Amino acid sequence: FELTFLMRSQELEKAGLLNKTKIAEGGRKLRKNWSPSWVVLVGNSLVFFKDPKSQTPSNWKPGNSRPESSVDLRGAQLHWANELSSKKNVFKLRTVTGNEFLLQSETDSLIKEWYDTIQNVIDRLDRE
Ligand code: I3S
Repeated sequence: FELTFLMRSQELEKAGLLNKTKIAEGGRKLRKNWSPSWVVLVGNSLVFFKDPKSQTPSNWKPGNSRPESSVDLRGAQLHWANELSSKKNVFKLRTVTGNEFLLQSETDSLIKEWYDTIQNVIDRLDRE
């Protein structure tokens, strides 16, 4: 996977720490389980890594660590979803395969940046 990841990775658009929970898998609802995740936007994918403590934006390299999971942004949908959580600054990402994730940050500006950046990638892929 790491080799594939390296070969496919075009440009690293964004990386940072967000709170994450998966709420659906293939359209089937899952129980929430929030945890901090190191999130990397690279090429057409959002990639999630565990162990965020060992990561910083300056030292992150694709080969350094094993991704926990990754999401293909082609055809994905993004919505603000504050009604789905008691936390503030929550958005929902839904993939074409029916996987749904909530992502959250306490920092307003940071979550707004993530939302806009992911939406830009989705829009770009929609135009292709
Ligand atoms: O939407 P919910 O079910 O109220 O989500 C909360 C629960 O998942 C809760 O866990 P358990 O009830 O399974 O122990 C989590 O601890 C909360 O964080 C979830 O709600 P928020 O509002 O934080 O998304």
